[in-house]
Amino acid sequence: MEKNPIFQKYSLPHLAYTYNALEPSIDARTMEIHYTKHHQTYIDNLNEVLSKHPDLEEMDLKNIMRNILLLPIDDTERVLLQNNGGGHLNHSFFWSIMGPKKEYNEQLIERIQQEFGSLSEFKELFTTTALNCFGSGWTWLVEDGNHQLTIYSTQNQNSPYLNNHEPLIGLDLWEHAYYLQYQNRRAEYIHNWWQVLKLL
Ligand code: MN3
Repeated sequence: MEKNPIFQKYSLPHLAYTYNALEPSIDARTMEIHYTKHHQTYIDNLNEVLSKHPDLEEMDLKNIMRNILLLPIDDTERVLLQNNGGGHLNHSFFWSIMGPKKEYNEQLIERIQQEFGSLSEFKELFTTTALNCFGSGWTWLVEDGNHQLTIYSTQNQNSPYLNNHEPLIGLDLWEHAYYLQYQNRRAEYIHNWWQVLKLL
């Protein structure tokens, strides 16, 4: 039987560094599995839902998240879209803000200093929020609807775009992001991650 070629809307984004480039903060094996397996699975599931809704395929994924409650789909598909669309957006963003070399975002640093007093005060607050995230989720620095900077965690793969917020920094706190190297030592992973966040 001939297989129908399914149009694949989304695919893995280009990774601007090698799997071992973030060592010793993040080991090569974790990077490889995280990118080629975990992220790919979100993409595959996202493409599968979208293949049933050509109208949604046309829509920007961030707008899909912003309007998720209004979409004319059943609730099972809505959850699939929220989890896997969020998974794709979150991971694409996560890869892009990390790197082996610092590429300081001076504008962001200035805004953080204005809103949180200093970089170290911001890092302390962000770290505490990450440590307090129970279970699988993400910690974010976002710009909210009033252009204020806010720190919070989201559960599962919930994207800040669900709140119509723009992510500025995001940290993956799922065990798959650190377990091979750190096992249960999430605090150590969070602490070392600042080294590979290239923006600050
Ligand atoms: Mn992940």
